[in-house]
Amino acid sequence: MAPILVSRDAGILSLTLNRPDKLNAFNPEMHKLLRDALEEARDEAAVRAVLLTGSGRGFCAGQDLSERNVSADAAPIDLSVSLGSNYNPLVRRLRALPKPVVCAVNGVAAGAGANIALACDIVLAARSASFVQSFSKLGLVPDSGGTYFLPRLVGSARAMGLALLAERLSADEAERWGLIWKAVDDDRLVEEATSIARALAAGPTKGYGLIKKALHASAGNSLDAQLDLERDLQREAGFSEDYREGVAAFMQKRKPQYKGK
Ligand code: LHQ
Repeated sequence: MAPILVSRDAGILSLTLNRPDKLNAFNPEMHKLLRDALEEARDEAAVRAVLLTGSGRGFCAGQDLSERNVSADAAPIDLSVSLGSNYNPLVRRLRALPKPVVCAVNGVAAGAGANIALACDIVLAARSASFVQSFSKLGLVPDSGGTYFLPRLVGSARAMGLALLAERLSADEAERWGLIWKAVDDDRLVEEATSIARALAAGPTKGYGLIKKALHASAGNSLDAQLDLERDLQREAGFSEDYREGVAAFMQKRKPQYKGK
């Protein structure tokens, strides 16, 4: 069984984490296949949006803990190796992809699994899904961007509570706290996530990539620096074919036909 299922339709590259008996916990093969698929998403012009989800009852339980030999006589494991070679590049790849990534959290998202969801651009979650920063239960620190995303999304008090207490946060609460875009009924998740991905895949891809760049830079910029960045990115957006098409379609009172260029 392939640990990542990949399919293409209408400009959307759909990626499904597929180790359901382990709640889609990550192993090295899964990392490799996901890396290949995201490189394809970056390089192929025909891919204009990515949809990430999980198979079975979980979204992703983070690192596969059964692959870690923690017996007293085993040599200590240097966890920075797998962060440096697998998790950090994955988070960077998702954030730097100049195309929108929709994440459909179909079930529990734990540890790195939760933070990989938060690295996506639009996060929808089934109402039965939940988010848990399970790291502290193992004596670890939230990784895969957790200590960056959490305080920015929900504020430092809630970030600290989530990180220290490692309690499950329901999808509804995650929406109320601003951790995710929306919680939806379980039987509507696939339809809603696909419909958002479809709309994004038919949109001005170049502009979307620039929006990601602007919003990601904003967390570390002063207002002055951000105004300059907006000016530069708008210059680039204004040179796109899709900008011309957007204005022409508006003036002609018709639906724009964006090509993603
Ligand atoms: C699993 C896992 C799992 C293996 C469920 N591994 N089998 C990165 C790089 C370097 C180092 C360290 O860390 C990291 C990042 C990380 O992600 S660290 C955090 C790793 N993840 C966790 O600590 C989460 C562990 N899992 C859980 O706490 C629970 O399974 C959750 C809360 C996700 C779900 O609970 P339940 O719904 O009650 O399901 P369950 O516990 O019964 O799990 C179902 C099966 O999945 C079970 O197997 P079994 O054969 O008994 O049915 C679990 O053993 C397996 N599973 N997570 N991470």
